[in-house]
Amino acid sequence: MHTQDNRRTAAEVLVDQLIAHGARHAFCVPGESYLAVLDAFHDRDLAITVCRQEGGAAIMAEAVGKATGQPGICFVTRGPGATNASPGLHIARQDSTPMILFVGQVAREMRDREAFQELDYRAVFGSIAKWVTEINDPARIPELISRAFYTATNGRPGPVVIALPEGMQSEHLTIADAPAFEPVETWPGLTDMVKLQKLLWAAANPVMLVGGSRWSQSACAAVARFAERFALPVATTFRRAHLFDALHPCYAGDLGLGVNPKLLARIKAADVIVAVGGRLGEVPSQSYDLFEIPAPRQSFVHVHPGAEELGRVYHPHLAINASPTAFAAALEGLQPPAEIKWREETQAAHADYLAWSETPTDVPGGLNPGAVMVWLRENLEPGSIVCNGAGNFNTWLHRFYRVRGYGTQLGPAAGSMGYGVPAAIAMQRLYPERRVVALSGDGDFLMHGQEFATAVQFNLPVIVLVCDNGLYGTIRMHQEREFPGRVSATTLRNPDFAAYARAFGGFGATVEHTADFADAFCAAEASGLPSIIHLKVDPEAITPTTTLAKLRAQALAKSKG
Ligand SMILES: Cc1ncc(C[n+]2csc(CCOP(=O)(O)OP(=O)(O)O)c2C)c(N)n1
Ligand SMILES: [Mg+2]
Repeated sequence: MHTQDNRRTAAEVLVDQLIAHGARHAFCVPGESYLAVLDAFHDRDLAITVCRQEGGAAIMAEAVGKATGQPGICFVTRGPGATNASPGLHIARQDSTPMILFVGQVAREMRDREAFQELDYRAVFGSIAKWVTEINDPARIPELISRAFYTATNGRPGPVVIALPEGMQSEHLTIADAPAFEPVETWPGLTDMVKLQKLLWAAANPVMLVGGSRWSQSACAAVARFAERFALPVATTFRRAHLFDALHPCYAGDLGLGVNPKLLARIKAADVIVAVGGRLGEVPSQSYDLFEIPAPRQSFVHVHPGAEELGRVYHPHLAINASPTAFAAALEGLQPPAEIKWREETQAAHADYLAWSETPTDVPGGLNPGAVMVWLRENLEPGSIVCNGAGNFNTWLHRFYRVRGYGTQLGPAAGSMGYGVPAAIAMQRLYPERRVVALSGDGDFLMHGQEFATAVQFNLPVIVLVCDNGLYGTIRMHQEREFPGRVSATTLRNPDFAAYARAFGGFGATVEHTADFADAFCAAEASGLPSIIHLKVDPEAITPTTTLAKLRAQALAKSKG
């Protein structure tokens, strides 16, 4: 609140900066270390989502950053609040997502005595965050918050951490707000684009890989038009399937975990690779096996907004330092060759993708997660958003769901369990009119499942699908491959997840047979409540293509041979 002489508390100035820079939401768990900020929330136009654990709050902020390209905002208390928030920061780091985490800090006059819950955030988050600072002088709030928005979004986006000492937040001052930040585009040079055109004109079978962040709906549409004009096959990299319409005639598939072997063969056989936006990290590069390091055999074009990523792992034949949004716009100026030699290859690549994703494979047990994914792809309204966490249950999503639009599928490329529920809650807060589904595993769900209470508190009708196989299945899979028959710490005894939903004030249903899924989903929708559908998955159904028993037998046979 402004006083008569226009003085505001530092905390009020801070919250006003967030609003001036375009923030509409903040996610938090309160703490006595930032009471003045909580007070500033009281009469300001910022939607606050109070959460149950800082990990969930930080993931929600990361999901906002991922979906909108604007920094997601999270507030937590010092010490345990800050360390609890670290998963969100780590995901933002690995997934190149803009976010700003504010942490209450001990009063300035107590610093360095290891006061109650005191931490040095520069040291704690130094290797996770893109930038860490502490604001000691309230007069620098407009400057430092403006810098935080620029730093989080510029180049390769990432997380920023700002510590707010307690007494500082309550000081009064008169100061003007900073002007709204504008994300800085990095444009490709004309020479870069001419070189790219030449490479493509000389190519025999090029492939484009899209990934990373700094995309938008119009940038994705521009890439789709480019792909069509050049008849260029396009694959999306791990957990970036929303960047290219799965039913576009140029879509070649998802380069993540459990990849279609035909897609891998195509990429290996390509003579030109155009990798746009991503880093081609461990998962899409198939444990750094897909391309030679440091110099790929193919002509390797790497387009990335962060100059420091170019040449970091792969020696690029052509390095283009550009944000995907700017690069996509520049693609409109390229002309395809008079005769496109690879047109039939592209048609074959899309046909391979359709065949790979069309029909669920047979798996043991009454409930086939692949069939559930096919039902969702055929029945969810366009624009529905599916959020997922980490675990083998996702292999069915990535293979069978067919993502159709920008921002309609959010997952952690960082592979952090528990992502789905908080991300879904954040998406439902942002887009109340859209259907939002979270896909979780039984292990995965309980990492941040308590945020279901947040969904209930804010009347957010997310529908959570919990794939319960009674296992930390992914790890059991690796265990059976490497230490067959020696089960260790991978079995779970689970609660009744439908009853859990009801206990929180939501809707719950249990499904044991594929045929019953549609009715359960429709009942969840009809309830209008946050819902959990407990899917009983046979533990043997470990992936769409193999079982635990087969993995064990193969590993035992190998060790004997
Ligand atoms: C926060 C976190 N802790 C641990 C892991 C390691 N991990 C990866 S998948 C997995 C098991 C996932 O189990 P569940 O959610 O039940 O899915 P399932 O693999 O059984 O389908 C574990 C423990 C991780 N990726 N993230
Ligand atoms: Mg499981």
